[in-house]
Amino acid sequence: MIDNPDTDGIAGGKIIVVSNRLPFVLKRDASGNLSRHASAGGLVTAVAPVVVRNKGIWIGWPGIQLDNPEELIPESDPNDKTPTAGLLSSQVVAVQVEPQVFDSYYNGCCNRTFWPLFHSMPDRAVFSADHWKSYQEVNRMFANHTIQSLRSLPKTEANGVACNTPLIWIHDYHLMLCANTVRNVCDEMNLKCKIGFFLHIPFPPWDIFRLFPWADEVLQGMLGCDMVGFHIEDYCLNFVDCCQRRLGCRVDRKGLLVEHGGRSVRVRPLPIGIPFDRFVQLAESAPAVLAPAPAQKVVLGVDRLDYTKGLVHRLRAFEILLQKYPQHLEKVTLLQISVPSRTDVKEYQELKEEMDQLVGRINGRFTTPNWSPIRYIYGCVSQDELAAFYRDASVALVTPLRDGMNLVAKEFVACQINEPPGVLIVSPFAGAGEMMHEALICNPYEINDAAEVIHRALTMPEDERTLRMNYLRRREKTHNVDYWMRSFLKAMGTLISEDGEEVLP
Ligand code: ADQ
Repeated sequence: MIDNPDTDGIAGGKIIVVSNRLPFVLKRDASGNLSRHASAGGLVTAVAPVVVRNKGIWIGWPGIQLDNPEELIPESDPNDKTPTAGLLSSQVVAVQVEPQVFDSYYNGCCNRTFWPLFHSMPDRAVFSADHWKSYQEVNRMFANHTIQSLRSLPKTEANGVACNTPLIWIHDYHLMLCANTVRNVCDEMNLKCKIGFFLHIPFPPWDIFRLFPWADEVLQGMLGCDMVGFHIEDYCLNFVDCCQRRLGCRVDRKGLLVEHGGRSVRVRPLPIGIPFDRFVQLAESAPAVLAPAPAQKVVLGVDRLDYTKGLVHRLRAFEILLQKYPQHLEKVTLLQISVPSRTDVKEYQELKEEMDQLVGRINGRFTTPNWSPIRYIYGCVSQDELAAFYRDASVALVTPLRDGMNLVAKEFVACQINEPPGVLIVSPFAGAGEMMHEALICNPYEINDAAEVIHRALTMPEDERTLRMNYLRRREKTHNVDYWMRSFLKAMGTLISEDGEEVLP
């Protein structure tokens, strides 16, 4: 089997990526001109270059209201160094949704229903028939754009062999109904395609999933695919279980297959990685941002400000640490960087207030003339600054209550180039906690134990730190984001053999 550099092994080189957002942010200046701005994240880093190389198409919401359906997306700047450089405006399809419908779909169904429910926090989930209607409508719109794009693709050849099976890759919980609509229309019109879906958040167990009143449609929507990917095996098994119990599908748990509509749908664990080498380079070149204070240690947290990330528990655990182990007073600082997120949603506004109060209370309790225990940044930091924080921190606290994977854990180990290295603490309820075995594992709900684990990290001998970090770094270097992309293509059966035949695993 080869990985053809011209087509990344995609049969015929045709790929259509469908995600809630386009891979860049569009902004309009005072004179009404549009410009593109970089958007960070693993998905864009890994997938955008493949779409560029293969002259594929990216379908997504542009982030702002366009003046009219014909308004053109600007071309990328010639000096653009981001992963979407070279993505022509003709390769971009902006899905425009009326603001009210978008709000009900995005802030309503996506972020107030699926987000908490899939993170196993059903008490926070709101079930609204109106939000669900908007979700269905927006998914239909995305599906229609996908079908139009599919029909517009030129017929191409791979290695001299005509290949006519374009690949559609749909992303995340915003678009769980899209595949089924695309499949039905393609069947009617006799259009060939392969459809893959990847969920970036956890898939919950049956007992939680069944709370959603329209659960059947979600499962049927996802089963429109040829392959459904999740970060880890647990989420795959939850999905298989739900298909069996809710839809009565025949399933193969060992082989991770679900029979549906006369087809066999593959379910695969495909843990996402990071652009490891890029983070190493950033860490090598980034100037120091933490004030050099000998014998001072920084415990670092980097998260979107989200209730799933366990931030309140984390601050409480740090407070217990200071109370129980006074030797850390004036020696250790918790640097918490929280990026504002979903600020339109009430739960997120309340969390911000709770965090502000808690930081104030703990700082008020322990601050001395020369030291404050918590430094709290509410905002985005640049990639350079982020890499410097990761590099110079002694401990990283990645303690979500539930998280699909968590890229911060991986970015931290990539940037740990100093000798001796620091220590990663990770929650078993993040996908990352399932595979980063050499990290210290800490249950974020048990704040007394969490304080003990932080103490253990701060006092860990150098040789143990080095040993653990070497293993962690080695794994992330090989299982990087390109590896993830290739694993997806392999699982889709789109890598082509040397004689140009598509290989079906
Ligand atoms: P997220 O919930 O957004 O992603 P995560 O995986 O931690 O969570 O990714 C966050 C990204 O934002 C990281 O790349 C990080 O560097 C960046 N970031 C965080 N805080 C920042 C700040 N203050 N300034 C600048 N950058 C910041 C979802 C799922 C995860 C899954 C990913 C990818 O919830 O579980 O790992 O998708 O599949």
